[in-house]
Amino acid sequence: MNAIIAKRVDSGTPDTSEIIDLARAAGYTVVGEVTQTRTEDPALGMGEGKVEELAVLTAETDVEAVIFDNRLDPYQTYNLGQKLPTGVEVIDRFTLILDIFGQRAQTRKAQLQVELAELRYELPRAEAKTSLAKREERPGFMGLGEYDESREQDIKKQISNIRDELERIEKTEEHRRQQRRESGFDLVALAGYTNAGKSTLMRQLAADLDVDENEELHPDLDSTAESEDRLFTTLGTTTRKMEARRRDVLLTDTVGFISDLPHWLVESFKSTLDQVYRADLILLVVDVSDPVEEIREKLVTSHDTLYERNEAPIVTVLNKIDKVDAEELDEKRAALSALAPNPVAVSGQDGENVDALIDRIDADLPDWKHERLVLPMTEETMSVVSWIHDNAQVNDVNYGDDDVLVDFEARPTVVEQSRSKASDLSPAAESA
Ligand SMILES: Nc1nc2c(ncn2[C@@H]2O[C@H](COP(=O)(O)OP(=O)(O)OP(=O)(O)O)[C@@H](O)[C@H]2O)c(=O)[nH]1
Ligand SMILES: [Mg+2]
Repeated sequence: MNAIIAKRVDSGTPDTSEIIDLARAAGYTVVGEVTQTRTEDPALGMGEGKVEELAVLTAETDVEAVIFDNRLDPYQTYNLGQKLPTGVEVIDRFTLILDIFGQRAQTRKAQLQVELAELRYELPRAEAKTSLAKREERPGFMGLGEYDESREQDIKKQISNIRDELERIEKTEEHRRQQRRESGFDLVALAGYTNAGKSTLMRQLAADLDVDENEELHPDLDSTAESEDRLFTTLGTTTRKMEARRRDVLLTDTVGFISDLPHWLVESFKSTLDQVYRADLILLVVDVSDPVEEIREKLVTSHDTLYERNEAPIVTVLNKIDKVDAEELDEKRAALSALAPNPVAVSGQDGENVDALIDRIDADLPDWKHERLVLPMTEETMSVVSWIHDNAQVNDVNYGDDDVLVDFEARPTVVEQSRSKASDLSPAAESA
């Protein structure tokens, strides 16, 4: 499929490298581009002359689509379609991203998320059509002929159904996370922009997949975390056991961020990112071979997104050090020191310095807590003691006449849970 890229910026020079990567990721071959620096034209987005130029180029090069790296409103999309040769699709940045997501969505959840995003994209357009047609200002707007208010209702209904189903899936996942925590796992998540190298690092950090007794507990443990030099290679979520030092760690790889995503699209994929937002520690991966300004911007945006939802410590990983020399690395490290005070620089590809990263993960995971619990002797007491054995490092158990003292160390959340289990035993239970 051939496509032409079109991009307008208010000022400065238009940079089309990212949109070209996105187009490639969606399966297009980019055969040309038309760019312009000027203020937005309300009717066409670009200036009329530029659109003429675009139409000529489109006709000459025989393309299926024109991909705009701009936000197009429904009117602009329609008007552009009228100006271009028939059969040429007008695609904007967001439909393109949705297209990629749609092609890659493999799980039920990913498919639902894509559907949700598509419907949310369509809704304001359907509303616009309805209201336009109602006022009879532009009958047959967008070639739809008779306006159909039921389409709008239909979209709303579908959105609500999908939300319900996603909610059910999320509940199951939350339950699974909870089980993992209860079995003593710390959850570490990889976050960062698409193509930063998250999946490559995942393969370095994760233990060879051992199909163990946890298999049933972790149905999404996956032996393959793909990586490819194109955007949005990973859409779903992969969780694997990590080779850590003293902790049992599960590492999760998931979808990458991308700049300038509209709110509704981010929202639609919110639950995929839940794995990141609920983690005990986040590895924020950046491609250190990017220009330093770009890294800075990506870090700022990532921090905004992550800190809004999670208090977990963030370890910044400067990845792809094999692509920069020592001097450049030092310069970038210094330039980014305010945003990433103590980053770990690695090459996920060569495995260079990955050991140091594992040490950091171990050091920065929230500390285990020491606890001494006195449990009253009831029928349930022994099951609580055995739960603590399963989930904590038990130092000592002392059986008294009518109580049991358990001395142990565990993750903060396990300590919390054991306290609440203890207090459920009887009102007399107390923390010693
Ligand atoms: N030179 C070099 N290339 C790397 C390194 N790590 C990853 N890459 C390459 O960068 C590209 C993207 O890597 P991925 O691991 O797929 O990136 P990702 O962050 O998972 O990307 P998404 O799944 O799209 O979010 C691939 O071509 C990798 O081979 C590295 O340390 N050095
Ligand atoms: Mg990936």
